[in-house]
Amino acid sequence: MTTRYFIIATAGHVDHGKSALVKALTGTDPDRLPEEKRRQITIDLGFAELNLTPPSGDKIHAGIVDVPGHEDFIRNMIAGVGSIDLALLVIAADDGWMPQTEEHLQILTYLGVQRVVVALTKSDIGRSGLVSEQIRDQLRETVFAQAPIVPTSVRTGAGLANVKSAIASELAGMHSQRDYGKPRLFVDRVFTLRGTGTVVTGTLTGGQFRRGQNIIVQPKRLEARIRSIQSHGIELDNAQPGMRTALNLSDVTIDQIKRGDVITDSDLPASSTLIARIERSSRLRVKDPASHPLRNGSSVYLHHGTSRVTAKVTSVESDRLERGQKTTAHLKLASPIFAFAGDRFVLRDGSEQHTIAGGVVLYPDSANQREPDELKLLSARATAPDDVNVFVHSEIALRGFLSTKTVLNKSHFSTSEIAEALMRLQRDNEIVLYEEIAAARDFWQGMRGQVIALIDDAHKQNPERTGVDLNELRTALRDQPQNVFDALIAELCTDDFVRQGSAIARTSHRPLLPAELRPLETKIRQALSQKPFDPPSRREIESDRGARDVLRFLIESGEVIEAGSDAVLLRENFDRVKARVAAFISKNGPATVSELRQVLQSSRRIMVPLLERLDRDGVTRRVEDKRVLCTIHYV
Ligand SMILES: Nc1nc2c(ncn2[C@@H]2O[C@H](COP(=O)(O)OP(=O)(O)OP(=O)(O)O)[C@@H](O)[C@H]2O)c(=O)[nH]1
Ligand SMILES: [Mg+2]
Repeated sequence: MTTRYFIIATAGHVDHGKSALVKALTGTDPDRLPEEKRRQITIDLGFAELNLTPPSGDKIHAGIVDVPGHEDFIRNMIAGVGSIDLALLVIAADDGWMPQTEEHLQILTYLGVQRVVVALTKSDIGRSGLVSEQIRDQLRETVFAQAPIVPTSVRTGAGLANVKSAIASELAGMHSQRDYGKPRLFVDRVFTLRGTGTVVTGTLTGGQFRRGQNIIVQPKRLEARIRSIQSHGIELDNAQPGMRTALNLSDVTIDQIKRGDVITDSDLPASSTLIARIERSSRLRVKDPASHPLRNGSSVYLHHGTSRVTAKVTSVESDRLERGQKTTAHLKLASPIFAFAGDRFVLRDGSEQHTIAGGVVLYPDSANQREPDELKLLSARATAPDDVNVFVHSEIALRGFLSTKTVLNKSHFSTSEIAEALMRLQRDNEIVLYEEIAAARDFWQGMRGQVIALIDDAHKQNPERTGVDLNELRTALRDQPQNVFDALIAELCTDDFVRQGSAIARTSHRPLLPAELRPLETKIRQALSQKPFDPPSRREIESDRGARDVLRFLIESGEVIEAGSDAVLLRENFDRVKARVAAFISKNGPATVSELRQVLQSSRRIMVPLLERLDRDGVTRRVEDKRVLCTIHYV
């Protein structure tokens, strides 16, 4: 039988008996700080564990995070309830639904918690029946409408077994947290143990960590290594999503890590601007200061994972957001956070008195303000937060193109889910995949059309040329990234286009000298034929643009040979030079430039580059100031 791992957090108003219940259920007192003992109040997070054996199914291990209820410590409360599977909502029977019961409920909702078990504590002194009805009433319009409400008392022990079985049956029907291969541990404690070094604890989500693994501390991107792993005091080789996890890290000191940091295996940069869908609870009461309109440009606190940062909110749809309303917004953060698309967060006001909104990250890496149609693309994510197709499609449509390796690196989807979505979108003709590039169909077709038009135009303008130089094309498309350009050229060459060295041409293109240049061609041929081995310099021949074009055509078509930068010969004359040089050396032995020049009735100007060309072609070889024949030669 395997064990499944879950995380539970308490929630509820101050003094309602959360910590007492955790102690009664687990035997562990979660209040561990001396100040907590003295003031009889929870200040910071406490931890315990609960092993459950539901009547059917696997064994369950639940890590419990006990949170403070006092309004001054909401910040700690939020740090405790990120990435949980179930909340144990504690409401005292003598007190009923109170302000922080309400605020905690809203926080749980904003963070996407789907299940709660309500513990109606202090049933020994309260009015369980009445309060139970009140609770049912409060939960009516929420996702927790069907939540079990279990009367308990730590004094009499009543209901404790019922709470355990209610938790067990809720968890038994749930999936364990997903492993999508992108582990993140939101650090809630950092300490040092004598002889062990730096230890961080947190709830692990999204993937696994193993002993010995190299990790990155975000958002600072510090590198470190996992020396050992524990969960609730037990040494492990591997930690899985949904586990309370303690990591002993080497290479970092405790002053380099703090609550709010994220341990991950990714060194991608953290986010400074997010695009998010923000929503304000319709439960906020009109008179409650928490319901004041959220105005454009307001400064708020954003709580994400265990971190809290100041953020400036700019709503894109309206200049103020009222209770019960939603909007897509830009959040400019005072310091970066390591967030993924799909992450939930909570917003509190600048005075830190009120929880005012919650949201989900749609796009974690927004560099600049987005256009309305781009935001519309992203808004689709808010309505389908688990649909990998929607995320992949909007990502590519938004960027135009990206490397398939980087698609949604910061998301709740695994590499294989993303790869499958890419294939599906390609099949449906929504995107183009070529080698490592994923491009939006319109973007790709647009660029393809542009390149083809440039090539066709070049063929028309210069029919005498074999093709268009890739560097020229690249310059014309300099705004496009190199890898997309390369992929596009490669794709074109699988079909109607062909590469010739550094040029590209239509496969059907045959270089042809235009009629008006033919007289020039005749002139150049004559000039090159007059003194076949001592022709005029290239500079002389290329007297104007037309002559330059003709000469290039003759060179590209192989009819003229470039011996050096300024020495050109008709191919037949070049072949004759080759034969005569070879014949002379075979007969007379190694020869100097000057001997060969005399034989051919050439000049030094031509002979030196010509022989260098023959050396390059492997016909001759220079030995001191003489030329010898290479072993394989033409005679
Ligand atoms: N009579 C009675 N008293 C209880 C019960 N549960 C808790 N208490 C008392 O209520 C007081 C507060 O309990 P805690 O468990 O500290 O409350 P809490 O919700 O953890 O409080 P914070 O963490 O500060 O928000 C303590 O004096 C407990 O002894 C119960 O079932 N019956
Ligand atoms: Mg407590």
